[in-house]
Amino acid sequence: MKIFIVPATYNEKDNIEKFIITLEEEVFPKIKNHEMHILVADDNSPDGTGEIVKKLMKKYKNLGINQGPKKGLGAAYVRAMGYAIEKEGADVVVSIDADFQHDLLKIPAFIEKIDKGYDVVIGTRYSDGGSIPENWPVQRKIFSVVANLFVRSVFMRFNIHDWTGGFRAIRKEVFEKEKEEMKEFNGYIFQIAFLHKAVRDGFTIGEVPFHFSDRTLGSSKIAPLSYIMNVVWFVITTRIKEIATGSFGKFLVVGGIGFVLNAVILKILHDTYKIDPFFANLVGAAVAIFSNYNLNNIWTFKEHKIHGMVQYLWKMVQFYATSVFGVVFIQSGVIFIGDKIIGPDIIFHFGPVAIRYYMIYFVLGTGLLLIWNFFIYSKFIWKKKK
Ligand SMILES: Nc1nc2c(ncn2[C@@H]2O[C@H](COP(=O)(O)OP(=O)(O)O)[C@@H](O)[C@H]2O)c(=O)[nH]1
Ligand SMILES: [Mg+2]
Repeated sequence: MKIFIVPATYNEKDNIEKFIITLEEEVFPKIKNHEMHILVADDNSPDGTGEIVKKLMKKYKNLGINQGPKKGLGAAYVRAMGYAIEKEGADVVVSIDADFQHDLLKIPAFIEKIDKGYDVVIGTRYSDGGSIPENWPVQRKIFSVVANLFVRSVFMRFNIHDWTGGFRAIRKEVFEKEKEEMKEFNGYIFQIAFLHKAVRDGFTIGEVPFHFSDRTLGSSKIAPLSYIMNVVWFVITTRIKEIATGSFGKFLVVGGIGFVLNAVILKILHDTYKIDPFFANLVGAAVAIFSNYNLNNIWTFKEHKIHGMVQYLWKMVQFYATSVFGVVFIQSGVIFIGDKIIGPDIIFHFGPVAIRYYMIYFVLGTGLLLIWNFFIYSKFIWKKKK
């Protein structure tokens, strides 16, 4: 395969020469089965980084540079990786910092994982064998670990140990699939956004633990505060969108339709046909549950749709049983417990609004009911087939 190491540089004149020589003289000789290249992704560094690279290009024929205006780290990677793949025929591109914080000698381990078939291989600082600089102040260490844990937790992807790092080998298929969407992530947020999309699309992720060294020459270009704000914003809004458009969001829409059906039937049967509200509501609830069952079956959980008359009826019985159980024991149960322990008629003042406590139990109970229902539906009624 044709493999391009793509270091990003902005004002790295103190590092770039030694960086390139180390790759050429120490790393590449260890990789026998692939054709190795370097393409420096430089944003017209005013300090002359580009000139140093161009001088070295006379000596190393597999060295190139891709320059453009400074739009941020992500933009530089999209531009240079795109060039390597589309113009130079790269099969794999490796993103890496040019300041020696990423251990160059780990590159062969990345390539071995690519050889094993992984689509993306990421360097991990936060798993066995990986680490962050010893001499960092405690608060920086804690911050680094917590930030990464935050991303893992919000995305609920604990098997990926480093979301924010930039040391990665990427197959061209992955880059080509994600590059359009990456155009809006110009800065350092590129790293999280890219990995998130690759995982979403089912690409396999391999990991290589490495020791993240401290920078010794040149200076960091990251603006920590705006980076943190970007990370928090990106991770939270992405997760909310995922939940809203995923099966939980559909489940809520279906439940909302059921609720409206229930209310309308109750009102019509009582107001127009003078049926006792208790029985009118039973009919309304039965129709709502029927609607929920069918809409969830054809929409929310359509990937695990129930087929066959017998299965359909049997699951419907389970669905009714779950729904009734939830209303009686969970939703009404919370109201019952709240009533008995705290009392129904205490009034809670929320600005000009006065809320009786039983309404709070109702809201809590309904919240728990939704979680219960969603859990049972996705784990039992529409469970994934092996
Ligand atoms: N091309 C390009 N490279 C950048 C840019 N910002 C940072 N880099 C490079 O990306 C790598 C990581 O940046 P650095 O400032 O060390 O980030 P830190 O390690 O998180 O402090 C270094 O090699 C930088 O020169 C940019 O806007 N454009
Ligand atoms: Mg750095």
